[in-house]
Amino acid sequence: MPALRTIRTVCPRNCYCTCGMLVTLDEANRIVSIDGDPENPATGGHVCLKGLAYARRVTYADRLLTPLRRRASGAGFEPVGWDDALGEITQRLSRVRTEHGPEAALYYEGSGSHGALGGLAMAFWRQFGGCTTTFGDLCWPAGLEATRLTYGDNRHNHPSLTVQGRMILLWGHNPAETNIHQWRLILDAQAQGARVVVIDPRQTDSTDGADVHLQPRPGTDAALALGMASVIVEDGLHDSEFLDAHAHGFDEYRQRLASFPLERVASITGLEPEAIRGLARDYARTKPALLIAGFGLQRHSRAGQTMRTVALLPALTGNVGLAGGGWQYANLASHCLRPLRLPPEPAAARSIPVSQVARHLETLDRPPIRAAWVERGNPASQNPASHRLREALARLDLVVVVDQFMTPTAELAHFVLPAKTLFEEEDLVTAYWHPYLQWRAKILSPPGDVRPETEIWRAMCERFGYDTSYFPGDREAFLRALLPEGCAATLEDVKARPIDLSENGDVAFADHRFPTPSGKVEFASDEAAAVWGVDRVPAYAPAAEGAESPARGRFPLQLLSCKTRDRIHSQFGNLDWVRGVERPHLLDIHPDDARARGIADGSNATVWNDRGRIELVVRVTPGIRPGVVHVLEGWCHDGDPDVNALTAEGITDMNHGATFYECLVEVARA
Ligand SMILES: Nc1nc2c(c(=O)[nH]1)N[C@H]1C(S)=C(S)[C@@H](COP(=O)(O)OP(=O)(O)OC[C@H]3O[C@@H](n4cnc5c(=O)[nH]c(N)nc54)[C@H](O)[C@@H]3O)O[C@H]1N2
Ligand SMILES: Nc1nc2c(c(=O)[nH]1)N[C@H]1C(S)=C(S)[C@@H](COP(=O)(O)OP(=O)(O)OC[C@H]3O[C@@H](n4cnc5c(=O)[nH]c(N)nc54)[C@H](O)[C@@H]3O)O[C@H]1N2
Ligand code: SF4
Ligand SMILES: [Mo]
Repeated sequence: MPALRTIRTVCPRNCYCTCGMLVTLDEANRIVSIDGDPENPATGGHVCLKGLAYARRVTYADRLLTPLRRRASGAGFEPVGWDDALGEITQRLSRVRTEHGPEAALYYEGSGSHGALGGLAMAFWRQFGGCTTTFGDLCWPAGLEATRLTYGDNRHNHPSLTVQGRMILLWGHNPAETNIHQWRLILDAQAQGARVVVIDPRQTDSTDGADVHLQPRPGTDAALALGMASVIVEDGLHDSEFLDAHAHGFDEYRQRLASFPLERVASITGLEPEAIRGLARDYARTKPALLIAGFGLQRHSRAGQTMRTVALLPALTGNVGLAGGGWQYANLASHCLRPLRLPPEPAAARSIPVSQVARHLETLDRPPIRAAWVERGNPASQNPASHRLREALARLDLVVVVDQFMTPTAELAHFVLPAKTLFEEEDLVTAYWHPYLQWRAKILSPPGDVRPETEIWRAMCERFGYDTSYFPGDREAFLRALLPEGCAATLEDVKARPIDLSENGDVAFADHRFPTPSGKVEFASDEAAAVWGVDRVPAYAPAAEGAESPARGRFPLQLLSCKTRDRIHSQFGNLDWVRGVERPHLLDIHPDDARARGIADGSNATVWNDRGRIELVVRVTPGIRPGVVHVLEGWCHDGDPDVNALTAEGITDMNHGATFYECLVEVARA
């Protein structure tokens, strides 16, 4: 038996789970197995297929192992040494800055890998004199802000308390695919008698396991939440004692409910009045009831106000501060590392909304963007208006992409620099579902000519003659210095096991102290009005490309493009292990909508709107709501049709999010 050694680490993907992992290597440093780390109480002893597939991914045949330069002919790439690559990049970047100023360079970082060291790129850019960066987020910001405005903070109960829920209401959330450990706990609760209800326009793995599935029209959840609240208040099922003591603005909110009688809500949401009434009563009468909102119901322009209406339901029913109950969206308990030491921010810093990169590449002036550096992101696949974004990137003087694999974004680069994987540099990793800080161990030396980004940026600083003292010398000492203020744990503790950083124990808001301006749960929020210009009391309003939009005359179908179990966005889709078992890339359409268009299951269809057009094979399924169609996001290999050719560059009403799920289309037989 050869000697094996096992090393504790963490999966840094943008995934709720952020699993603790145990990686076992043989004498030749080959990964022989990857298991879940039982020391992480939230993620326990298993990882998903993606976690297992790292064993294949790190040595996969198409992994980038050397810097690449676009050939002089423009077609394809040739390998190039680091010296030549960084030398030429330095020259071209300097030229862009001399001719147009530092803001003519765009620095774009995506969510491809999480870790504290990711922020060190700014040590270069700030000394460069500034650059153009992005603000906002493609993912979750409207819900974060709605939660902050309502409860004062983004924290929720420890995941292990899920099993104590008597009812679990999943709203715009598909944890059976996107948070498998949460799903395991939900199934445990269900086995102990809890009812699981899902509100989602689509059938998913989560709805398959649920006791009740309601399928509203996308973008109408605010009406549904207010309709449920009307029933609850009318029936006297609200928790007056909790509200008297801990609610701010309840009377105004109560008046608002008068505009959302059941019949109106039924007609907006497309649900039966009795189904809404039944759910409202069930939710209000069951304690503890856990409401878990996903990120899926805040990918439209009215996202923030919608999330406020939904977030108020646990407070309305006194389900806050209870084990097994509460409001769950994102848990930022572990997000308290000390900030990186960086050079002072220069005057010439410019920022553009992340959901509108294409538009700004096309139109920014004084200076226009002439160079782009992309790291940990694949905007040519993942951002709205991806086809325009590609065209705009292709027109730049310099595009540098740092990635592990050739992606549609890397295809457009002048230089592609090979990136490390999670096993090739140590780091500290926080999470957004559980409260644990975890150590990402360096398990392998980077293969070939691969360098971690920190070393690429250090080398760039050297080329430009900048101060390199911002970069780690002794990496452990560097990361130790980032541990949160007042944190009792040492770095050795973090290396030994995941460390719970929640300050207030396992039950969020158990003390009923809410760090909002009023110190109470805010049913009315002056801050929401002052900061975002929205109504103090949240309401439903139709979206420009929503269920009630006049544009439905031409484009009658609402297109959703969601995540899938075996990929993380555009990652893992290149691996044979994943391709062999995952779901196919199909257009889901309801039989009524298919019949009306003469489209048969398995045939080709064109999906289009004024922004773009793609062609896909159709799956006719009664699982999706009539009037809604669905394509998986993240497909971007070998000419895969790219759904983001259809999505709009909208911005959410709060906190600069994206509006991927507010997208009207028409479908026809191809
Ligand atoms: N396997 C896997 N896991 C992942 C990811 C991945 O790519 N793959 N990505 C990670 C990331 S970055 C994220 S953001 C999370 C997202 O994970 P979730 O929070 O689960 O969010 P989504 O998958 O965006 O959407 C969840 C559900 O909301 C439904 N939905 C869409 N629009 C509406 C609406 O208007 N109302 C209602 N009620 N429902 C709606 C969709 O049909 C979908 O099934 O998952 C993380 N986990
Ligand atoms: N239509 C549609 N579009 C969507 C969404 C949707 O629901 N529908 N969801 C949106 C959401 S929620 C999100 S979070 C975004 C995600 O979009 P992105 O942030 O772009 O995420 P990924 O596709 O996961 O990863 C981007 C790249 O990071 C690379 N990468 C991984 N690890 C490393 C590393 O250590 N170093 C470097 N340099 N690169 C690395 C990967 O190889 C990959 O090419 O997509 C958004 N786009
Ligand atoms: S992708 Fe998510 S579920 Fe899979 S191993 Fe990583 S953190 Fe765990
Ligand atoms: Mo996301």
